[in-house]
Amino acid sequence: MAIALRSQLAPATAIGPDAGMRIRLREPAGIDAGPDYLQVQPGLLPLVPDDYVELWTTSSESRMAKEGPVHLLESDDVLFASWTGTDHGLKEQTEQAYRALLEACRARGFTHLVRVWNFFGDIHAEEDGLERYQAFCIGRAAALEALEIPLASMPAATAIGSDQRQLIIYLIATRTPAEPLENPRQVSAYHYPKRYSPKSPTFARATRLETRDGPLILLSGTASIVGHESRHPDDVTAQARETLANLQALHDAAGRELPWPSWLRVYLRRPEDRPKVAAVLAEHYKAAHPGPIVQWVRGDICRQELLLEIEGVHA
Ligand code: 3EB
Repeated sequence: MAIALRSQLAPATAIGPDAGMRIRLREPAGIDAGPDYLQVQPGLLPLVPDDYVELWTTSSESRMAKEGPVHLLESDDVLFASWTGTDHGLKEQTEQAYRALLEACRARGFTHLVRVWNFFGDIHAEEDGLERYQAFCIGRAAALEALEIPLASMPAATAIGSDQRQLIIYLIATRTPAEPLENPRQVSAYHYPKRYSPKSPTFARATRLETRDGPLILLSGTASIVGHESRHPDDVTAQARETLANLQALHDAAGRELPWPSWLRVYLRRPEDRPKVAAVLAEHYKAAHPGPIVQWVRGDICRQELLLEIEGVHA
């Protein structure tokens, strides 16, 4: 069943009358909710001054609701939800946040998670003898297990270390299932060996939704990982090429008839790496007209050696 959902990365002047979720990189981090929009400010820093807004719009009427730290924007086909709060005691916070989000989605009949974004500070610091990313993975897995979400139905996801001490999670849920996609070049994250995290990361490499405008592919954060191992630890150019090879493999798996990605967000650990990564992107997408719109963001990728991660959308 085709749903009404559109995704754009566009100048803020493109914000139209359609209801939906907007992601804007501006201070302060947090939520700005109106009667028919949910604006999430994830507390990330753009690396190039831009006025892009990530727009997720639906055509039907929407209703806003707030349940403590959870904001919900419900339309006929799509539910947008966010959770914001402190990122101290990350394992417990993450578990509670996911439980609250998933219960709010279920209560409204939106039982299928299609895309989730997660941001919190100090991703490599230690907490309870674990790296905070691992604590996050344990909390998330505990909630997904408690709500009996099978590994074969995981959402696409992003998890990035921000420069703020806040946990910000936002998601898209639907009434009918999306199709999770895995990458033939990569071990599924939920089957990573335990050395990366005592509880493996619970996400799919992408999800495919059938919308009224055609297929929509939501790409998870993708990095220089082949099999389950990080590649090219000290070489940002080689990491960028490997990441694009991963995105290409995912594109081929999703269907070659699909268009090039319409937008991408590049998270960089080191702002000074941007020219090198931009050169690799320009080469890779030189045949695409128009090429993807790209937003550059400062962020820490979950493994110390990874220097960049790319997410985006094929529409
Ligand atoms: C990777 O492929 C890189 O824990 O939700 C990418 C996207 C990554 C999502 C997550 C982690 C997550 O393992 C890291």
